[in-house]
Amino acid sequence: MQLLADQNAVVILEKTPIREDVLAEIFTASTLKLQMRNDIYSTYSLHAPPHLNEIKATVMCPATEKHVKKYQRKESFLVEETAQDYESITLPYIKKQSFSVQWVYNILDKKAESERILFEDPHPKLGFVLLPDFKWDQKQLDDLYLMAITHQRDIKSLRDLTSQHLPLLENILQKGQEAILKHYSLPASKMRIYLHYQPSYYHLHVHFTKLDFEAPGCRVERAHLLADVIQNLRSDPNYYKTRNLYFPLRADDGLLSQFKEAGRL
Ligand code: G7M
Repeated sequence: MQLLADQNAVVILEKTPIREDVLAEIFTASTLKLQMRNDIYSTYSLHAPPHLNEIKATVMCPATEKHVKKYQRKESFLVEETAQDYESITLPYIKKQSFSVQWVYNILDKKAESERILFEDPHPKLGFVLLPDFKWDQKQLDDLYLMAITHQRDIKSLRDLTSQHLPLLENILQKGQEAILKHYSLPASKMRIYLHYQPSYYHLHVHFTKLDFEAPGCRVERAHLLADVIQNLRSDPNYYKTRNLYFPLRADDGLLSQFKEAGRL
């Protein structure tokens, strides 16, 4: 890859799920090497033809030091953030440190990925763009992963949401579900629709993944179901402004050092 020669890059290599429609070809066109056999059990290394053995490659280049850190495996710690911690620790930190959201603006301004947009509601306050997350290669529905990005640019995360944002959140939930039903014939009962806290990018976005797919970041310590968020805001307009929120931070995350320095961990 010419691009990588003199720059830092993060390259993620992933074996994509095996699709049902290529199984017949895998069974007829591959070679098998027996590894072990015991009674009715045997294991093989199977060498499939190259076109059935694709590796998905995601490239970030040039990668900042923060990108490189984000993708290295590190131990995590669960942090409890009070409303006061958010104001005095998290907010100042994210204002200084957070990843650029230029890629998000490129999507909203149709300067990138416009051909991938599945659905758009252009309303400036209630609208959003729904498109595949770049973790999904769209070759099979098993790991379906879409993202709704709001047209409003001043909502950083879950923490900023109040009951004033209910029409926006309800719109994303309803129209997102309708678009997915129309395009992929997947009903709402097959979807996991949620926000991350903390997110990696501080521009409000909602994750749509297939329920059976254990997407990275869908665990309880990071994911907040959009339907729950809506209900919580209906019962308390300032729910997310006032509650303690919990989230994992990796050992090398600068925000973790800030919590440690403040004696909060
Ligand atoms: O953790 P957080 O809630 O901030 O999730 C951000 C999501 O954005 C992740 O699921 C990423 O895979 C996705 N993502 C990040 N980038 C830089 C891009 C991009 O350039 N295009 C698309 N389509 N998704 C992205």
